[in-house]
Amino acid sequence: MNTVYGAILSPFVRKVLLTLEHKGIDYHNEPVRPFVNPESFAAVSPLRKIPAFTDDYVTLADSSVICDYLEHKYPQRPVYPRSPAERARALWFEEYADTTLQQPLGPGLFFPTVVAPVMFKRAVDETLVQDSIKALPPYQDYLERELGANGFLVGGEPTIADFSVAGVFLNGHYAGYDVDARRWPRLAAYLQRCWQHPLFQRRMAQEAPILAAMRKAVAGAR
Ligand SMILES: N[C@@H](CCC(=O)N[C@@H](CS)C(=O)NCC(=O)O)C(=O)O
Repeated sequence: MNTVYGAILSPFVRKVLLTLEHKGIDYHNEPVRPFVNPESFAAVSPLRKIPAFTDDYVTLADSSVICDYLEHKYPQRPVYPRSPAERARALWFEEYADTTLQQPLGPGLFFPTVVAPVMFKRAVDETLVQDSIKALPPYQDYLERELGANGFLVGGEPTIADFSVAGVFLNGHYAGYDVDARRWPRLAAYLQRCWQHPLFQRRMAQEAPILAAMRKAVAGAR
């Protein structure tokens, strides 16, 4: 059985689940939490980060490695484009989202407003939140230039590029941050297009009750 370890609100776990669901592959999710998982989790994820993945053949950590494995194991309905140029562009956006773009949206916004108050009973770090919002315009300017008026980052169908970029922006959205459509109209429309796609809708429907419970806990702690 394909097992994905990791809480489903993580953008990296979401990327793996979107890949599996796009390909129509069954899986089991073990909702291991970040930061507070048991030492024994290192057996599947040496850095104890989420996601990790196991099947009958491999034990893998890192969402990009897992998605690459899934693409080769299940070549149907590819999430990485076949043409070298398009594939490279998709890989670039995956890397861009997973490394730098996710910093202000995940650790900078989602973590201090949703995760830390619930998991660590910490007050919202408003300085971090404001600094993260201030850091975002150059990323958004870049994406605005890269996007067309329609379609996705690489062609007319969602790829790993969109699972990654729209996935990290979704955590920002969950933290109450939205791209200003007057200044970044293509990016704002693109994000809506991604989030309205059935793949993201399915993810968001499963994430909603968990998010609601976390928000309730935050409100109760105030
Ligand atoms: N490059 C990794 C990043 C994974 C990652 O940073 N996951 C976060 C949760 S969103 C985590 O587990 N953080 C816990 C930690 O850093 O100890 C991937 O793509 O899987």
